[in-house]
Amino acid sequence: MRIIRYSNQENKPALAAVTDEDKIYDLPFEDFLEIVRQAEDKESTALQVVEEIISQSLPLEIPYDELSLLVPIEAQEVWASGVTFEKSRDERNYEATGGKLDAATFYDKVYDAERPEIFFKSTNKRTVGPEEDVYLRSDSNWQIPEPEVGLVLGNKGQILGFTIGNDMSCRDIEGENPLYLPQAKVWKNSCALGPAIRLSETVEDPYELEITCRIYRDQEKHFEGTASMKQLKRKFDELAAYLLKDNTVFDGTVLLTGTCIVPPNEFSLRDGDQIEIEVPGIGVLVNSVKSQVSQLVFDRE
Ligand code: DO4
Ligand code: MG
Repeated sequence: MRIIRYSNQENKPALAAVTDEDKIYDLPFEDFLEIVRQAEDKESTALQVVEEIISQSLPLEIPYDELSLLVPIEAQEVWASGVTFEKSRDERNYEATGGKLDAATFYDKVYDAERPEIFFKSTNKRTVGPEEDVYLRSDSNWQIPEPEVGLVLGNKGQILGFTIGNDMSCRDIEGENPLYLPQAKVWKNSCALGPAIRLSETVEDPYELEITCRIYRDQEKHFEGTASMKQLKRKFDELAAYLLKDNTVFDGTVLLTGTCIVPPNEFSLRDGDQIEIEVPGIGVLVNSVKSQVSQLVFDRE
């Protein structure tokens, strides 16, 4: 069972449940957290709350593909985990050393350390949903999407659901100096989430999730890569527990779990590229890439 937000006929945000058969049912809530709160009040689960509503209503007639989807949760904060896959460790080493690696780096160390790398990624205002534009930084020449599984957390670190995230990243800025990480990771529209939240009760084994990223340029597929959550070095609960340590974590915080798909070293995103990130069972997150310069022109029009 997936939860989506979409813009309804009155152009207002509406919440809906999508079954595995792609039947869509409107829900009488404004946001995902209201389902969670109602489940707490009734001492039941989010799935039970949704199933009860569905059992008393009819599906919408509009097909899923024709919905105008919105970001599934307006998360106050998005955090991200880093170097949780071997591939990420190796690519970060390449950025930092140009491939001239002769001693263990802090990336090797953090991959093996007990404490994972967790960093602040985004806020609601910097985050976009399905079909919205992610932006490029104007001071970077080496930019990539980072396709990641995202955990939607409650304020005690409980995993309420799974979504898809794009941790847009500047490899040249991070490679120049790891202290530049916030600038390599955080800017306007540098994070995308969606298209749905899969309720955690409906995911039998989250390490079975597969993720695929496709990048289209000039209407042609330019890159495709796939990875499995089986390759994740950490456990999802372990990452959530570290985020929670001595911290205030808001209900609905999203924690991205790290990337295992990195395009070839000579690749950098360009204005007009289209990024698709697919996790079967959650959906496909589609975003176009815009340079900030063309967006400024657009803003003025
Ligand atoms: O160390 C930098 C961040 C790495 C990252 O974002 C990832 O592994 O996904
Ligand atoms: Mg990342």
